[in-house]
Amino acid sequence: MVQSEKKFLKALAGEVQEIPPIWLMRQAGRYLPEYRATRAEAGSFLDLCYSPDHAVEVTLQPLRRYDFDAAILFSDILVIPQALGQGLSFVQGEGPQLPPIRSGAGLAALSTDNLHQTLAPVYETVSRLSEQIPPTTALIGFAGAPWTVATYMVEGRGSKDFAHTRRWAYGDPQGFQELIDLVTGATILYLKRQIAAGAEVIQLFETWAGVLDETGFKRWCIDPMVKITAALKRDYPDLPVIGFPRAAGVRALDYVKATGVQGLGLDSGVPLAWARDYLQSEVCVQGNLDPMLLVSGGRSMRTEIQRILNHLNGGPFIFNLGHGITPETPPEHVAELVKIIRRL
Ligand code: 1CP
Repeated sequence: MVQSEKKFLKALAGEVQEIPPIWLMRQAGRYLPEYRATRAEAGSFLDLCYSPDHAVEVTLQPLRRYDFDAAILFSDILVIPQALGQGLSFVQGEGPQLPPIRSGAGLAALSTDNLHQTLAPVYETVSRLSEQIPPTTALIGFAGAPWTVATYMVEGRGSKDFAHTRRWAYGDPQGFQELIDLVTGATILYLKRQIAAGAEVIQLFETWAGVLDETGFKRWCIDPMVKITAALKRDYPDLPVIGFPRAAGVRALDYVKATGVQGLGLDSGVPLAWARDYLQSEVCVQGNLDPMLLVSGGRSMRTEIQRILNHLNGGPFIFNLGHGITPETPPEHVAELVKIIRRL
């Protein structure tokens, strides 16, 4: 099948479609019993990310159930710090842990020397997926955006206020720039290899865009993303990029104009009429059902799905959640969502 026959790629090319393409952020994950089984077989979460056999299997699982219009490579945004030489572990029930880097001195131990060697299994996963996914399904490669990845490198774990990272970024912007530049360069190398291996679209997850002030957002979210989109465009001029600057609010418009992304992920807080009137003339929008509505299901879920369609399906649009699917989501609610979108 030629690329343009994939609904997902058509939407990113600006086409308006009667039935929009659909996929869900974190569509492979703990809400699926078959994921939990494969994960147990793989051992740890990182074993799962670095085992192409298992990573391919969990990527394909949600496609078998729901025939989504896109598959997303199974990996994690934190493989970049690990490939730069920072230790990484996932502690059961507590999430990621890294030895925190809080100043320029901590950067000396990091480099891109072993990047491709460490990430080779991820490239192998992409390559196998590009041969195994159905012909109507698009393959998404991804990375964390530099600011979001840097928050984990500096805090050493998930955080609520990102105090260490913001203090470093605001207090010593030149020093912090070295960390951002290192991550930006590594991300470009990583994404180019994913594309060479068969990724058809790239999504950059800027999960923690919302914690920066206006100046910080420009410098640490927009500017690195401009570098990434420019570098990808140089080698792959037609490859669509989706940015997801979560909780960026009205700054999403500056982000789209500066970076030239083809797709923009909307979090659940984005007002739909504003997205339609101000964003959709610039970019294909993707979103934004609250993942908790997919957990609760029922009439409130159906009403909100319809409201999203009413507002956004008159322009280029990809149906998705406003953030990742949560482990307590009943799989049958996902089936109902897909049926509603496809009017089955
Ligand atoms: O099995 C498990 O228990 C691990 C849970 C899990 C999964 C399924 C983690 C740990 N990562 C992933 C996979 C993953 N992560 C994917 C691919 C799967 C898919 O989409 O189907 C992607 C795209 C990510 C991206 C990711 N990881 C983000 C950005 C998107 C988002 O949800 O905001 C972030 C912030 C991470 C970090 C991370 N990895 C895992 C956890 C629990 C976290 C969050 C840590 C925290 O801040 O508390």
